[in-house]
Amino acid sequence: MAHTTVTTTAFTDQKPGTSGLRKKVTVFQQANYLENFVQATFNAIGDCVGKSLVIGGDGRFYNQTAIQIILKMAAANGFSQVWVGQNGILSTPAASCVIRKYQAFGGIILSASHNPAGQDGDFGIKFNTSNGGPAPESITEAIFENSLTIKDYKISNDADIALDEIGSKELSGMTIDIIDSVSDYADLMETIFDFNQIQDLLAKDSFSMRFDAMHAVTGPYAKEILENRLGAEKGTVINGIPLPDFAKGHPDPNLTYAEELVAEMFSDHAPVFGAASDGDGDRNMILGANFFVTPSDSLAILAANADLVPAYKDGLSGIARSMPTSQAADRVAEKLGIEAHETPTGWKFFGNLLDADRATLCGEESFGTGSNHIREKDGLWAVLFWLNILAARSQSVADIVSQHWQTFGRNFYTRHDYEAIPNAEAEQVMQHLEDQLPTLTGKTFNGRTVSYADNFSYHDPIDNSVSSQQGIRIGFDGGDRIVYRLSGTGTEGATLRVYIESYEDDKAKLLDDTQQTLADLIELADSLAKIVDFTGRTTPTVIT
Ligand code: G16
Repeated sequence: MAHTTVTTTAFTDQKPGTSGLRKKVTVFQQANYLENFVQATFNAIGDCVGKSLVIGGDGRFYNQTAIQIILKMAAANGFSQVWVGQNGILSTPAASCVIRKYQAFGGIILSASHNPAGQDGDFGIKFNTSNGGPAPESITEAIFENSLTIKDYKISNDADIALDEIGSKELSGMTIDIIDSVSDYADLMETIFDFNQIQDLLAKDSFSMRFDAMHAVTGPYAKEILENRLGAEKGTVINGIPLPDFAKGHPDPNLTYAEELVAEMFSDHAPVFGAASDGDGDRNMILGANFFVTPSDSLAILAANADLVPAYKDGLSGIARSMPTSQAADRVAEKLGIEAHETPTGWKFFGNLLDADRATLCGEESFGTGSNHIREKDGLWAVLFWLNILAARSQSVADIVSQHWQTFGRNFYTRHDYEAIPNAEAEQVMQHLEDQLPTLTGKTFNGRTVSYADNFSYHDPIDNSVSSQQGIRIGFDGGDRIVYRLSGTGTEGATLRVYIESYEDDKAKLLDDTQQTLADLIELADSLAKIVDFTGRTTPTVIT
């Protein structure tokens, strides 16, 4: 097999963030930028000879160009087999599913998730291991180390491979199987949920549903599963054709960016159930008619109703949530008598718990929920889980949520994001908070006494690794919390995230407005961090 070894110079900015390397497309288009990162990944893996990979992405601009480069580099580095989604498309959960199904050594997923796409948008790349999940920190650190010292990379001299036809091909001695992007994933969903029961629900005149694929990768998956296999009315899936620029949208399924769906769900002709997914299909937003379910509540409600779903009817081993996610799920775990885990932000931290069967369901406030069926969060899986619950309980989304609050109490919760602030200003905010940590415990603010103040460290119970500096937590007597951290997924300046939570079990107050209920904690969060002073920002960019 003919390949070339190309001399290159290291870049210093290839440290993977919360979920792989995310940068502007124009950064990836620099000579050798992508190649360096891919070679650094292969170097971190060690001997690639004879190993196998899954490759696919969310279809955004630069996806196919990157895949051609990665295929040639994989061949030159000795990989023997690669599975690629047709036209280079695989949603992140589908990639995880395929890695596990074909027992691949790992996978390379090309996505910048919910970040805007197109020539001026973002691109991203991450490596997943053989369990189908994002590489743990030990591997991402090794990739970064390699990226700093890289001197050359290997690439095949062969021509590009056509990615549009399903079937087997060969590139420099490496077998490439172009696979249907949708079918393996859709088949897996059928083994988890009660498709007959969901079919009956979707056939009812009294039921209606809208799913917004936001012009991103989930469209073909949602159409196949919801409309073709489950019989939902044609047109249930909107914005279902994936476009390289996501129609210039921002495919982040939240109340701000999923505008079209939100307008319909909060109108007088709202469908009974609404949902959206993000750029690469791993996030989800759940809505009822005129009703929004927070991701934290969604995790708790899925857990409390898991016995209604065939795959989980025999019980859950545990529930894991990321640290900033509300503590609602912990209350369910306590009632079920199962383990509750608190991990740092980043799906990679759930992998060990899932592999060791210490958790069955996982979730994050950032619109991510998933289970042990794969090792990524999974947007459509969450939608099907909700449909399965709605079918089994014959109640509205709002009724299911309020009954949950009646039983467990409500963790009022909000996240305030300050996007694209200059890095230095964001660091000042975090440093100012860090400086206060030793003196906060025992102090009282507006009648709330601080019971702990720290920068979260996670001790992984399976491999004993320690991840520190994972976000500043200020906890109050009674369970109220303020959490601050800087996002690890942005590509422009820094994004400061402030997470605010307060528990309420007074039944008369359960339906109160979130922002009003949390108003004094929000004010305290702003003043403790001196957000206005350091950043000049008086209001958040996004509130979820
Ligand atoms: C990624 C990670 C998630 C994380 C989210 C937000 O999601 O996989 O675990 O919660 O980013 O991270 P941050 O708060 O650091 O921006 P995705 O959907 O962007 O791949």
